[in-house]
Amino acid sequence: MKTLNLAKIRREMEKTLEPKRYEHTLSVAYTAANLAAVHGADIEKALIAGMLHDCAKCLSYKKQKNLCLKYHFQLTQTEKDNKDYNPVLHAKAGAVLAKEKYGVKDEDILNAISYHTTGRPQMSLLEKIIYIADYIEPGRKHTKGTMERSEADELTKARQAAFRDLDEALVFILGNTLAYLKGRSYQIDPMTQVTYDYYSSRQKGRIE
Ligand code: DGI
Ligand code: FE
Ligand code: FE
Repeated sequence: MKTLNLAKIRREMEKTLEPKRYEHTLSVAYTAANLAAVHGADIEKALIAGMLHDCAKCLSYKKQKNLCLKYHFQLTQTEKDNKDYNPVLHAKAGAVLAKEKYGVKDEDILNAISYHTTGRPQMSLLEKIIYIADYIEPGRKHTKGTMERSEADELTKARQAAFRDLDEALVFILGNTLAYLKGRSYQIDPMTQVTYDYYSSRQKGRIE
């Protein structure tokens, strides 16, 4: 199938996502484009990946799961659990939709969508940009899912780091996300922890 152009993808997102999710999507796309400009990545790919990163977010758990199974993706334990609200499955399901419904063929864009929630070790430039843009986009008034004091400061720090050093921003965001999940005793996807361990040990190696 033909890859849809950015304007068509945007219209599809406007039609299929809830209004708040659509606003977030636009913000992620434009934040990703700015990060791409600063860090020398492909701006067009950043826009497309940002525009599609949450394309499966408004589907039911069952639909997300079926999309993955239909295209032979194995589900991890965290993706099988939490059927009422599964925070991680929409990423993989989104990559399937991006390919099958919106005709995206570029593997880097598909991986950026797949790993936008947990990250993974050895992320490409585009993968890092989408992961970070999702967290720092201007509409986020607080870190994911919570609204506590001091978190505004954390978000400011993440935004500043993102335009200076992507790996520094990654470690900062992953650390905050893990602290948030642990503080609420949420189930942690092993990939989130593995990604944090990978980038924080690299960061230490660079500093020492
Ligand atoms: O889809 P968004 O809300 O824009 O953001 P997202 O896809 O990055 O994350 C969705 C949620 O997933 C967010 O509240 C943080 C959470 N999350 C990230 N890693 C993990 C996680 N939740 C759990 N339970 N376990 C994880 O490892
Ligand atoms: Fe998401
Ligand atoms: Fe998002």
